[in-house]
Amino acid sequence: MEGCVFTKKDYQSELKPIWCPGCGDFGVLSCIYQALAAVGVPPHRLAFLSGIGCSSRIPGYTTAYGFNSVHGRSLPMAIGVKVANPELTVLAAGGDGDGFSIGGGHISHAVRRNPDITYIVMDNHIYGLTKGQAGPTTVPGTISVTTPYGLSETPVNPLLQVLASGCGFVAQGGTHDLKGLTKMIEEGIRYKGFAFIDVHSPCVTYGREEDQSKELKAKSELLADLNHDPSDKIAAYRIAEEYGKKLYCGVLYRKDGLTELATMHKQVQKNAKAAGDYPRDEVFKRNFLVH
Ligand SMILES: Cc1ncc(C[n+]2csc(CCOP(=O)(O)OP(=O)(O)O)c2C)c(N)n1
Ligand code: SF4
Ligand SMILES: [Mg+2]
Repeated sequence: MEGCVFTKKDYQSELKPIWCPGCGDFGVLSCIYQALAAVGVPPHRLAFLSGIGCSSRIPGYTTAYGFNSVHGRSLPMAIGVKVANPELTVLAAGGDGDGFSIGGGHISHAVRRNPDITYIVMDNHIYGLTKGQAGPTTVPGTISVTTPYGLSETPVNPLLQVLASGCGFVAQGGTHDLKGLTKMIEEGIRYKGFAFIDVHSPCVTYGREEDQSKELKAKSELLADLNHDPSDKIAAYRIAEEYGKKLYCGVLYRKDGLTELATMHKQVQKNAKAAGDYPRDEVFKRNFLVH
C-alpha cells in the first residue's frame, strides 16, 4: 500500500454516526478524513484512540485501529500505542470534559514527553453525552442541568494550559470553517511531535446559542489575516488569553526541534551505550522524537 493515493472513502468505516443531526462532530470527522487523505496515511498504519463522550465515538467512524477507551484516558492509551508501534500514525480525540476535567492530569505529561501524536479536542463547552452538565470550558453564567441558576466558576483555558506545559504545536479551529480546520489537522499530523488542536464543535442539543456555527463564524478571525507569527510564543500567549472571548483560528504556536530534549536524548543515548543497552535506546529515540 506504500505509495498509494488514498481518498476520504479509505478512512470511512461502515458505522453510521449516531450524533444528533447538526452536531459539530460530523464536520470534525469529515476534516479528519480529508486531512488523512492529504497526508496519505495508509489506513493500516493508523491508530485512533479516544476517551468517552459523544465526540469520543469518532474512532469508530474511521477504518483506523483503535477504540473508545475510558473517560479521560485517550492520551495514556495513545502514548501506549505509539510506544508499542512507533511506525503508526497516532491520533487521539475527545471532548472538553474528557480532556480537561477527568483527563486533565494527563495533558501536561503527554506534552512534556512529546510523542508524535495529534490530539484533537472537540470543545463544545458542555458534557454532551450525559445530557448537558456544565464542564471545564463552560462559559460563566451558563444555565445547565447542574447550574440551574448559572455557572459561577472560572473556565479552564485549554490553549493557555497546553502552551504553558510546553507544547510545540498549538492550534484553534472551529466547524464553521471546515477548509481551515482540515489544513490545521493536516499540519498537526505532519508535525513531528505532540500537536494539540482545540476545535469549537457546537453541541446543537445542549450547547448555548452563542456557540453555534453561525455565531462562531461571525466572531472568528483568521490568524493568517492578522499576520500572526506562529514562532512568537509571547504573541501566542496573548492570543490564547482571548480564549472564550474572541475566536482566533489557525496555528497559535509552532516550534520545530525541541533542543532541550535533543540534548537530553544525546546524554541518554551515551548512558545506554555505556550500559550496553543500545537497542532499547533506539526505541526511545523513535518514540520520543528528538530532533
Ligand atoms: C469515570 C467516568 N466518570 C463519568 C462518566 C460519565 N461521562 C461519560 S461522558 C461524560 C462527559 C463527556 O463530555 P465531553 O468529554 O465534553 O464530551 P462530549 O459528550 O461533550 O462530546 C461523562 C461525565 C464516565 N463514563 N466515566
Ligand atoms: S448531544 Fe450534543 S455533542 Fe452529543 S451528539 Fe448531540 S449535538 Fe453532538
Ligand atoms: Mg463536551
